[in-house]
Amino acid sequence: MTKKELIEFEKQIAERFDNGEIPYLTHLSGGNEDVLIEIFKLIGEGDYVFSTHRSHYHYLLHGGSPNDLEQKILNGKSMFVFNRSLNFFALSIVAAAPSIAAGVAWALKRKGSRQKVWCFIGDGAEEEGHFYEAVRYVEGWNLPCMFIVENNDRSVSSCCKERRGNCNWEWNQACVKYYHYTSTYPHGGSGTNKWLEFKKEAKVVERPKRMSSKINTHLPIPKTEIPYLVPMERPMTYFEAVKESMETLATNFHTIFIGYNVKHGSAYGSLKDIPEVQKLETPLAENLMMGLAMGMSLEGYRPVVFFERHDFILNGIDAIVNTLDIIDVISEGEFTMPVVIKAVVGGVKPFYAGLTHTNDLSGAIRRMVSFPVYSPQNAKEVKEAYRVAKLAQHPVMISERKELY
Ligand SMILES: Cc1ncc(C[n+]2csc(CCOP(=O)(O)OP(=O)(O)O)c2C)c(N)n1
Ligand SMILES: [Mg+2]
Repeated sequence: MTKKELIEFEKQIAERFDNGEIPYLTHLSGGNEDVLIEIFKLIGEGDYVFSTHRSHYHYLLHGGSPNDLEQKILNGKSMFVFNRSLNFFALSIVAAAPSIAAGVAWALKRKGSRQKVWCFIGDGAEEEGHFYEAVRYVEGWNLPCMFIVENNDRSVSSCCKERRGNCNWEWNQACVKYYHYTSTYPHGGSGTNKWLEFKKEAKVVERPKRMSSKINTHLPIPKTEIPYLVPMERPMTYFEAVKESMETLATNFHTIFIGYNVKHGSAYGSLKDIPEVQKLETPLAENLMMGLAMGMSLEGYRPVVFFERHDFILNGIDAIVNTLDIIDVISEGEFTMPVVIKAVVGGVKPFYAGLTHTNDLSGAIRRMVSFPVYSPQNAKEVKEAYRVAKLAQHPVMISERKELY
């Protein structure tokens, strides 16, 4: 698309906005046409583009059809522009995309693909720790991913200086490109405030049905969810069931166990006999771990993210609740992420590790997500839970109890 066509497209959206036709939060692009046109000359067909709440120009320049985009915007999807055939992915949680972009890039590199990942973020998003985790990882492993920071000196309405003081932090990694521009439009809407008189009601999206809330911790799996329930072949201990379940998961070569202590500690020994190539030791960065898993799942891998203590999941909860749990809904089924979360509750045995290391957050997480969160209490339930996880097309979380190991 030409500069003129981009500007015209946004202008007519602004007019429709002012005309009260779009009762949805909408962020318009403008002022960065020249630089974006140049950047998109480098972006190939099949490359992934991760965008933000301000996605219109990125989508059009990556080959998205103007009519399709217009329909999405009119239907409240300005912040949720997805297109699987274009590998286009827009996330409106600030800085949610970079770690997922890193995960896709990891998968592309492992496959020897020539595709690349391009991840756009704003100057507000570059302030989030999530971004730092992803940049470090991409740089460290030389992954085919480029982050483009679009600095319009504004996060909603505050300029960089107001927010950061005199911090002149500069990204000097090869995987970060930086440009400045002045926005044509304000943060949201067209700037005229005419849009406050809507001509139609917003269509409200229902949150996904909470499967988890129905699950009793002690009888973790409703029978209806496991039609393929089979009796255990032989009696075994809780730990043997966990270990054997890991080996069963690993029979799918696309299964990758990721996290810290998956290699050396072998996740409390449960991954001891898993091939090294299926274990990915990660930095100590829980949001990044979740993002890597989510990105890898988009390229056909079956990631199992290991958390050695429930307490530490909280550092990755943004990725779990704001993206993993609802990606299939916000993308209208274009993207799914069947990630398994294997989390261990540190109990009082073999030693007591104190209040920051012994929480069981299963109940809280169950209330926040719609996917199943199982808490198996014995070997049989462990096997059942992982059997569900192996076949599921949605995320599954399994809370193991260390004291039952
Ligand atoms: C984690 C998170 N915090 C806050 C918000 C609300 N919010 C949406 S856009 C935005 C400003 C982002 O600024 P920037 O990244 O510079 O992008 P720009 O709007 O300038 O393109 C904020 C604070 C959000 N969506 N996600
Ligand atoms: Mg900005």
